[in-house]
Amino acid sequence: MNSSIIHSRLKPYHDPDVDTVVSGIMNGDRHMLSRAITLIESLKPEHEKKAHEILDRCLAKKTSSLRIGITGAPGAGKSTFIEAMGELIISQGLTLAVLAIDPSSHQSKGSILGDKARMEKLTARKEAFIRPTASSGYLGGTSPKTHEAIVLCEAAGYDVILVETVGVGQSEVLVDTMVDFILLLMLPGSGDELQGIKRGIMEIADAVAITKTDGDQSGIAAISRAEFEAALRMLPIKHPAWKRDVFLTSALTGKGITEVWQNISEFFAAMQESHTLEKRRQKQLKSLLYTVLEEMLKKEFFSNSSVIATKESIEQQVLSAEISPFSGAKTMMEAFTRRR
Ligand SMILES: Nc1nc2c(ncn2[C@@H]2O[C@H](COP(=O)(O)OP(=O)(O)OP(=O)(O)O)[C@@H](O)[C@H]2O)c(=O)[nH]1
Ligand SMILES: [Mg+2]
Repeated sequence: MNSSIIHSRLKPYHDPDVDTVVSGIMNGDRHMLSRAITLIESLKPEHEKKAHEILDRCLAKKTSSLRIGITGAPGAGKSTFIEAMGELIISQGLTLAVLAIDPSSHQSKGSILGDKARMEKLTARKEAFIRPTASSGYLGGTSPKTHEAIVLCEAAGYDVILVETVGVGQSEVLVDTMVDFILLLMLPGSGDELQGIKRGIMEIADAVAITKTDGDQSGIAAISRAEFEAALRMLPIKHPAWKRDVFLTSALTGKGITEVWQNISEFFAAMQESHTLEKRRQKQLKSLLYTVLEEMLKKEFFSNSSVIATKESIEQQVLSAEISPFSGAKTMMEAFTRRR
């Protein structure tokens, strides 16, 4: 065996440096894009620093991709829908990144693979980049890190970015700060859910697609459509230049997929015409800035040694009604600021 082979076999494994990762991403190297997303998801401080350097460099590359959120209850058919619409998007000569956020991944490690299997055809396409992402404990799986993954995908030049997220309420507000358009997927016959938690999700939806309207579901689907249309009319307007529609779809037969994509394309045209897209993105960035800042403050607060030292006794005093929650919080805040 020649010595250079031995040398290269023994060479320690090095993580690529920031320059290599950034130029890799910008040259469409999926492996580098994947590694960068892994870095931003990492909780290790040394990874965080590197991830932020990569992100800031990627931000400098201005691109304009269409950012679309696909949300709906577990099993509503999101992944299958993305697979069907993804094929259509690619057939129009566009490239596509899918960030599939898997809220159950911390319970069953197998479901990440499951999602890739559900988007089997797309996964095999060179025009598509599919990235299942762990939820890291966030409701619905969306976290501020999803935005960072979007930025990286944009730098890699993807025309369309789809974010799959489970609609459970609170997470929608966050996804609404990251994407331009939200498509809500609902199962036929789920109109009664409109009374409860789903209302919040309806408010941020830009269109509703009723899924799986194939086979014997078509009768129920027509009723659901009327119910959703009525519900949408009752909600406050999200964009003055946009009217929300309800579509009957089936990822199995392809029904309604073209119409939904057409609707999404019309949305972007309307937003561009009314110059609202850029304004909305600015607002989103501002809101994300403060979301991240609040999170940092919280983390700093609760890991502060003076706070930890006083926490239990203050909690007890509040529980035994010796002091009010207000003065308890104030005392803890004083313990926090005193240290500085
Ligand atoms: N009949 C029919 N079944 C469908 C359709 N779309 C999806 N399904 C089935 O519904 C089940 C759930 O589909 P998924 O696409 O995995 O749903 P999901 O919303 O991504 O699910 P989670 O990611 O687990 O929340 C699968 O068994 C699919 O085969 C459809 O258009 N028609
Ligand atoms: Mg899915």
